[in-house]
Amino acid sequence: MLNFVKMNLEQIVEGIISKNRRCLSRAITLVESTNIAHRQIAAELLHTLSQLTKDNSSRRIGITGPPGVGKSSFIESFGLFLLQQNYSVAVVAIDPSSKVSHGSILGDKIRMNTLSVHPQALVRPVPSGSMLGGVSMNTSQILTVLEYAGFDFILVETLGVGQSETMVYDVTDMFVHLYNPLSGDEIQGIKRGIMELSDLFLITKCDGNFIHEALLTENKLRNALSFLRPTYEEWKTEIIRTSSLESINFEHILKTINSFFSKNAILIRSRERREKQLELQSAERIKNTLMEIIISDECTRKKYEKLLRDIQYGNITEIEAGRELLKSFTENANLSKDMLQNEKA
Ligand SMILES: Nc1nc2c(ncn2[C@@H]2O[C@H](COP(=O)(O)OP(=O)(O)O)[C@@H](O)[C@H]2O)c(=O)[nH]1
Ligand SMILES: [Mg+2]
Repeated sequence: MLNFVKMNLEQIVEGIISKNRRCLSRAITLVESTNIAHRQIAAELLHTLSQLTKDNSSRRIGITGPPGVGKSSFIESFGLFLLQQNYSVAVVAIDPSSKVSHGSILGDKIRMNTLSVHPQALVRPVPSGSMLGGVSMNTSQILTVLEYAGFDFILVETLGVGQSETMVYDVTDMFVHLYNPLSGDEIQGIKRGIMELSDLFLITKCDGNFIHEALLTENKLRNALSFLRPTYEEWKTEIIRTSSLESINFEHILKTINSFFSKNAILIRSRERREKQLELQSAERIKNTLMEIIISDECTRKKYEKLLRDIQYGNITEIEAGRELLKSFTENANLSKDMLQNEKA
């Protein structure tokens, strides 16, 4: 990272645009970083990038579904298919192995061995720890970097559980939901919210012994879908049976995805949604920064700690505490300004 910091911005930007893997990988590490100095450079980098024109042709796709449904296998197999069609592919996979949680996904490693070494592809694991910890804005910035690099497809694999779902939904344009061929009986129990967000359903593992079950699951899914309100009136959610082992229906899936991305009205709305989300996140960051500045003053920090206790004991309301804090800060800040002026004199 230190070497990277020494590189000048132009070199980094050039590396990104020419899809230099080493450079991209470092740029991503930079925007992921929580270190203040790195964040500053990351901000400059993103600003420099924003001065360039990008053709907005990257298709950002979220791949969701429960652990074990075959998300990583699908991305590996479909990703290779896309490469064969001369598309470039980037994958951001939320890597559960980097966080100890949710029993069922422990030890699950990202399985994209062929894709990850392909010269036209970039596979980037993002630790789930940072995703769930609320640093999700960084993921959006990672996607922005990949977009400037001009990847045709940016596939984002969710964890399949918890908050990572909606977070990925917020930073992608299309949401693809994977179902197990044996999940027919569970469809009723699947969270309606996530189903409603999905733009395409895929039934995985339609090979070998699962073909019959897959048909039953498809019928149940079709039935459940008929009760859901469509997200966009321009789009009818499709259900496609597939197999990553045998690359089943990949042409059909690609055609469906391309048809989704040809609908400008949908893209405009999804990008508006994304901007709104980014605004909320920026507001959150500004709030945090303000708070950091305020309590960086020693005296005010002590006051803050006391106020927190006072709130606990019901001695003061949060609104009053906020005012007290600001008062303490302005007084002390004025004090240090006076001191500075005295020093000059
Ligand atoms: N038969 C069959 N098995 C598959 C297929 N796709 C994935 N699997 C298996 O399902 C398991 C979970 O796959 P994985 O891609 O890691 O699922 P993820 O947790 O959703 O990312 C693995 O043992 C895979 O080998 C498929 O198309 N056919
Ligand atoms: Mg996986």
